[in-house]
Amino acid sequence: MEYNPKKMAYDPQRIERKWQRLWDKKGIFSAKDFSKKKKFYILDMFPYPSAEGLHVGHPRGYVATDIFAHLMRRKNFNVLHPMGWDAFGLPTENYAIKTGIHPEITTRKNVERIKEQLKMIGLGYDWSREINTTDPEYYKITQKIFLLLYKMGLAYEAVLPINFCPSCKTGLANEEVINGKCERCGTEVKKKDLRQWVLKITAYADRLLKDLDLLDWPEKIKEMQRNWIGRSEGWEIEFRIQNSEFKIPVFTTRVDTLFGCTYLVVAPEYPILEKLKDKISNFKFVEGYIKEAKKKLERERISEVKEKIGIELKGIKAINPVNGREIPIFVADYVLSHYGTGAVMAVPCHDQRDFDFARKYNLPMIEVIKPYQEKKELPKEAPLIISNGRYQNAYEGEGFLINSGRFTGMKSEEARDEIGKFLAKKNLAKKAVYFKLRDWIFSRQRYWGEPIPIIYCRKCWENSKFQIPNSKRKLKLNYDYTIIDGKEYMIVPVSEKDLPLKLPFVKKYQPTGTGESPLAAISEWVNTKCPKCGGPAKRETNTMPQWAGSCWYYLAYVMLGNQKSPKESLRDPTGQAKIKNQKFVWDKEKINYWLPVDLYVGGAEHAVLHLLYARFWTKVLYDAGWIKFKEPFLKLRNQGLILAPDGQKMSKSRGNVINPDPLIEKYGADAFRLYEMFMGPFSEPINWNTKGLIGMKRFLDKVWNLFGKEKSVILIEEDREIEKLVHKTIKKVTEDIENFRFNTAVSALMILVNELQNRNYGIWHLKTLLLLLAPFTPHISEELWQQYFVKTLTFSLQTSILQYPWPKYDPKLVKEETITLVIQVNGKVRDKIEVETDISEEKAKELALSREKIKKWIKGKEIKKVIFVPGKLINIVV
Ligand code: ANZ
Ligand code: ZN
Repeated sequence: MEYNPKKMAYDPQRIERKWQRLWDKKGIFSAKDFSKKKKFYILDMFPYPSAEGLHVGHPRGYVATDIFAHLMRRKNFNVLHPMGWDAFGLPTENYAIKTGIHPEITTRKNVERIKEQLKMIGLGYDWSREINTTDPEYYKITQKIFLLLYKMGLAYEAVLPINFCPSCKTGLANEEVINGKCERCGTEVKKKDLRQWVLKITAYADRLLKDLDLLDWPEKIKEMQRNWIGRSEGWEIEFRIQNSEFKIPVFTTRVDTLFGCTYLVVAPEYPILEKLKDKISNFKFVEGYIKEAKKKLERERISEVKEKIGIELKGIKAINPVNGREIPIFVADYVLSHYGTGAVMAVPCHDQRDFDFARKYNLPMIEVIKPYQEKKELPKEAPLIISNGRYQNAYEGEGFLINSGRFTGMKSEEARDEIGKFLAKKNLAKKAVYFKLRDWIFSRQRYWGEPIPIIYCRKCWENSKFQIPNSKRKLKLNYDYTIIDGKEYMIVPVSEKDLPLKLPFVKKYQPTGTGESPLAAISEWVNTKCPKCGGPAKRETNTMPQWAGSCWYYLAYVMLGNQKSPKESLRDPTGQAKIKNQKFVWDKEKINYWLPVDLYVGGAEHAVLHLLYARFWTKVLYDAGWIKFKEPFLKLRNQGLILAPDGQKMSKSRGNVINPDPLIEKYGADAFRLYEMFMGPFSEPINWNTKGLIGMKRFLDKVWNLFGKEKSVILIEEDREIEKLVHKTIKKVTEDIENFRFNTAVSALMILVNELQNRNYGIWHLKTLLLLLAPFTPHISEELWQQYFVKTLTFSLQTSILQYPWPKYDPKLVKEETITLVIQVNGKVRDKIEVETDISEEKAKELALSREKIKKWIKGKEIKKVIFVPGKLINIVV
């Protein structure tokens, strides 16, 4: 039976699946490679296929990009909007450990479930380009890029004290350690020495920083990346050690405080300590301290609250180069060995850490900076406050120099350069730049990741020119050879023709806990032939970190493109990708057509990790000539979290997760989509409230019923007001979608529907309403569209509303006729009135002066001046 809104109530269940299937069949969402239309590439951060499936928070970004994609398609762009699976990772592996079920099986199951959920929401993805990072054909390229990094000197081996999670039994990147705990499981992270693959992201620090300026990203995210990269400009100053040829260079951003430096501090790992041991009278004691300090985590070492403990190096002194004063040297763990020079000049009066330390050990303090504004108001950072004859804290701000010899009286900002240059002339200082960013530890001792395509060959080592005396066999930073169990091996990359290097099946997924991955136990896999000499060799058993696959995935969707592809036969005619057999061809033409990504949407939690790594790989691929662009994601927008109704983050352990499936069953995907957008500003966090969703269903009932009324089809008489409102709504909805103000776009549509209910309207008005609603609520819009505008009136029989051109507005009709004029007296807002848009100054003044509220303020006073800003305000100065 016909489903006729004139006779029946709105029932999303009866229409949603139907249209989803028809859209798929018509291929409405498939992107055309090399189309003449302008391209637009919209990308969602692809999900990890977790067993829990999606909760109502996940699709917030997907609904937004779907709406955006609909708008762009209907504005005649060739839109690419793909989806895939970031499927390597710990939860799947941990599940395998518990159940013995192979991660591949779990992944397949989870993917199916989540894909079904995404389809239920009516999201229009081009599923023919679906990717999965665990597909060997996919990770073949991930491995290829690893080999590229290796050949470019950007991947090396090192034995490093790494962050090690005792529970996950794997090494972690710095970025994966949150407040000293494992990002995944929350266990306290420990230090452990392990042989590691490391990527030289520091070589790109400057470019990663500079190119942020090219990007339309939220300022907050850019700032987080800037801080993470942490570029610091300053001076390196040389301190001589008394009666010794050794020198201690320090890195400082505040040379202006040099006269206030009363001691030096070096990190426990400082290399020359060993060499100075004959001169240091308490060296035994120092050694004990150093041992303890090295065990600590960085977080404990630099923690602000922690008491700063150190030991003086007795028997040696340093010379302050600016005034020749002898000062003591300490070793303390609040100085980090891998930042700057590993040594600092301590200025207790102007650096809080030094202050705390000096206080504890009773070291002299010399004040050298006086804040600019004294007396009147305290500067933001409190200056040194003296009580009971003692300083209470350090003053870290700017000011005039005091107690600084010939530099006294100078402004601190200027003194920085002057003192630096003064010392530079004597060869005691040079300008220096340091970065906080460190190289990326790229190996994990786990099973469910991309195997690192490297082979170790003993025979090649024996034939090599390397002859290293036993005493120096310490692996520091190396591209050529490695040391495993005390034996040297040459590093030999797997040949490209042997890629993908597939993950072998294993029976036990438990990590060994010795720092080796479960792969190490599969001797048939580990033992192999050297690609270079053919001799017996061993495979690397570490795998890549979870972030590897997402470093280049935005390119993978493009490679699966449908046009001109020689691999056409690999696709089945329904457009479903055969994931297992799909080949990724590095097709430069396709890459050049589609990239870079025009709009990227995802959670702000990826501010540094994924977004920094992907930018890094993109720059490497650019340098290698594989791609032509330097930045992958031109524009980025973050969605805010959807919290549980109790305001907490949704999580299985809290038991407050809201599953979208039953809600969609009951209220429909359209109401769900609408609520996700209407609930609040897109980038802000907000609590879920199912009542709001029910409200959206009621709104859609109203829309449905609007069409049920007979009068809707016949224009009774011109209603200029409604005509104008429709034009204004077109403008508002268009601009709001473009600017990610989805919530206000929805309210504009609600206002329009309310007005339509109460007035006489014509068919054009209803048609426009549907055209505007369609991106938000595609199913109901398509249903009504087909019923009213395709079948009955045969406008364009075959057309889906999702392909119908986006409506245009008449600029003349959207101009406001009245505005709110603000009335100020002496610059303070005192009143507001509704006036015609083009009111004259004369008239505005007359009106303003006649207002009771204004009379009160100007009574008995002389009007000195009137300032009039047309269309905005009038200010009366008395
Ligand atoms: C003297 C001084 C005086 C400093 C003063 C600050 C204020 P950013 O901006 O983070 O680069 N520093 C240098 N190397 C360090 C290390 N390895 N471990 C811990 N601290 C180190 O900070 C640079 C400042 O951090 C440097 O400037 C140095 O302290 C400290 F009133 O030098 B300053
Ligand atoms: Zn060999």
